[in-house]
Parts: sequence; structure tokens; C-alpha cells
Amino acid sequence: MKLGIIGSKHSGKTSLFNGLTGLNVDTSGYQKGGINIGVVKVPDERMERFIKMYQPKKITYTTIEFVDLAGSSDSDEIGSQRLGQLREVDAFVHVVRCFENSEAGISKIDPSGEIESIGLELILADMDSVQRKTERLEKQSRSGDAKIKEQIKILEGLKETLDNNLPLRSRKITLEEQAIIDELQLLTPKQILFAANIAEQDIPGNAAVKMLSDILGENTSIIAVCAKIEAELGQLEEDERREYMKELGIESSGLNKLINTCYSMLDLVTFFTCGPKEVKAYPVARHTKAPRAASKVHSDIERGFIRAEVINYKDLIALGSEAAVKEKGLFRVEGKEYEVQDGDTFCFRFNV
Ligand SMILES: Nc1nc2c(ncn2[C@@H]2O[C@H](COP(=O)(O)OP(=O)(O)O)[C@@H](O)[C@H]2O)c(=O)[nH]1
Ligand SMILES: [Mg+2]
Repeated sequence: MKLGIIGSKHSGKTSLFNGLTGLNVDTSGYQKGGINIGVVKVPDERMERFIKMYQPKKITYTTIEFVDLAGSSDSDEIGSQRLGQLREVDAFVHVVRCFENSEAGISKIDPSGEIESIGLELILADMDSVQRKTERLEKQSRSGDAKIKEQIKILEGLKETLDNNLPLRSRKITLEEQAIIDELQLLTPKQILFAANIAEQDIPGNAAVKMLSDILGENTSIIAVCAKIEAELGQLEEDERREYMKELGIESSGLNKLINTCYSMLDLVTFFTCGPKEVKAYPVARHTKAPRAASKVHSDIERGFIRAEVINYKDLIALGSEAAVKEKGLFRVEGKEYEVQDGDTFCFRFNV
């Protein structure tokens, strides 16, 4: 999974990036144009249990790639060209400054202003993409192709939403629209997790979460972090980190909070494949059917899918071994219509 960090200048994006990835990228903000990329493994207690049980040769965690646009531009805008570097992310993390940034000489906080201006930038970037595509098609449509006219109509529908100052994620998207959205890699259909960047003395940050949810509405995914502290924590060894967190009254690391919130925002569940060769975790959208899930293991398996043999994590842990699960009759054989449940461990049977 790939997450793009967005937000206003000096909101703490790079500090948060450092905290999440344990890297130590310069936040003085004078390097230009580049892009910071960091990959972290998704911690999962269930993986640790499986590893103990199977003693596998290979362990593969789910990973999240964080993308931060390096350096600051001179204007307060991200800029459409720079935004273009975030077209391939699965979702955004929008950092909102909720602390007075004395280092950057900005005292007033303006969360609703920041949210509005970044939101507007994303909308304008999408309008631009839709407009260009429409123009290209209009040139071709002089030949009178009905398919092209149909496409132009779909683009008009997208444009209407954007013209009303609404992101595309605010409404239902049809399959035809989705195809164009994918092709143009539009930005506003992507989900956004808001991270209120709070001052150290405001930890744990319930007031900031409340402030953002008053602005954004209750169905928004919001976490509070102190990016500066997260960045410091990211440089510490596990033991030291735990000690320091306790001292500061931080219950869960920014990374853990972010991952949990992100999984529920994107409605993801995790399934596993377990054995002595490899223990591996896979995130998939809830309601994903078994053959599609199998394709994540190997692309051939979807094509030749026969059945899935499933044991859920809870049963496996409660009973201690695959053999005990089978004895109790909790080992299931499922077909093509089976929807993956969180914590399922699969063995896929296939024939190609
Ligand atoms: N006091 C305080 N300062 C912060 C915090 N987060 C970032 N800063 C400072 O704000 C400045 C800009 O941070 P940076 O992460 O580069 O912001 P960016 O422009 O959004 O990438 C840096 O000097 C940081 O040290 C925070 O949580 N508290
Ligand atoms: Mg930065």
C-alpha cells in the first residue's frame, strides 16, 4: 500500500514522515523538487503468533510506502506538478497544523483554512485533468464515434461534481466513471486520513481531533499526532522508545494509530498464508472473494481456482495447531463465492 503525505507548508509533513518511517530526512525545507520515500512493515500481533507456530524460512509482512514531497515550494500551494507525483498513491494522509510553529515564525493556527485550500488544490488538479481529456476527445469525436461521445458525457458528469467544489469521493462512482478515474489517476476520489499535528503539551490531542471533526464531519478519519515527538521516537531503539512514550503519556505510536485508522478507512481485512516455507500477510478490501484473494498469492491461482481451505486465526490460536482445528471440525472448505474474513489463513487449491 502506498500513502501520500499532503498538507500546507510547515504543517509538519516531513517530521511526520520521519516519525513514521524512522528515517531522518532534513526538515529545514530548502532542498527542492525531490521526493522522500520510506517503507515500513505493518506490525501485526497475529504474524508473531504464526511465526512461533510455523517457524517459517521466510517472513513477509505487509508494507506501507510513505511518500513525502521533499522541500517546500515558495508558495503556500503544493503545486499541480508536485501533486502529480502523488497520483499513484492509494490514499492521502493530510497533515493539519494544530500547533504554533515558532520555528517557522507562524503563530496562528488555521485548520479550516488549511483543509479548504489543500482540498481545493486537489479539486483544481482533477478539473484540469478532466478538461484536458475532454479536449482531446472532442478533437477525435468530429469523426462521430459514439463511444467517444459516451466518454465525453461521463467526463461531464465528473466535471459537474468538481465544479460544485466537491471531491469525487463525496459521491457514488459508477463502473464507467471508475475506468476514467483510473486512467486519469484522479486525486479527489482517494480517501484522506487527517492527522492533526499537535504541540507536545497537547498530547494526547483529543481537543484537536474534536476541532477537526467539527470542521470535517463525524464520518472522517482523524488522528492526533505530535510529529516532532514522533520523529524523535523514530530514532530510538524499541526499549527506549517504550520508556519515552510512557513518560509522555503516548499510548500508541503514530504509526500504529495511522495504520489502524487507515485500515478501517479503506475497509481492509488481512488474510494470511502460513506454512514452514513462508508466513505472509495480505491486505484486501472487505468482501473480496476467494479467487481474487488467491490472485494476490499468485496470479495463476485465480484462473485455476478450485477451492480454498480456510482456518481462522482465532480457532488456530485457541486450539494450537492445524491438526487440532481439523479434529474439531473448524477447518472449512470454501468455494468461489466465499468472502475473505479478517484473520483467515488460506491454502488455495488450483489447477492450471
Ligand atoms: N513544535 C513543533 N514543531 C514542529 C512539529 N512538527 C513540525 N515542527 C517543526 O516545523 C517545521 C516544519 O516541519 P516540516 O516537517 O519540515 O514541515 P513540512 O513543510 O510540512 O514538511 C520544522 O522546523 C519542524 O521542526 C510539532 O509537532 N511541534
Ligand atoms: Mg517537508
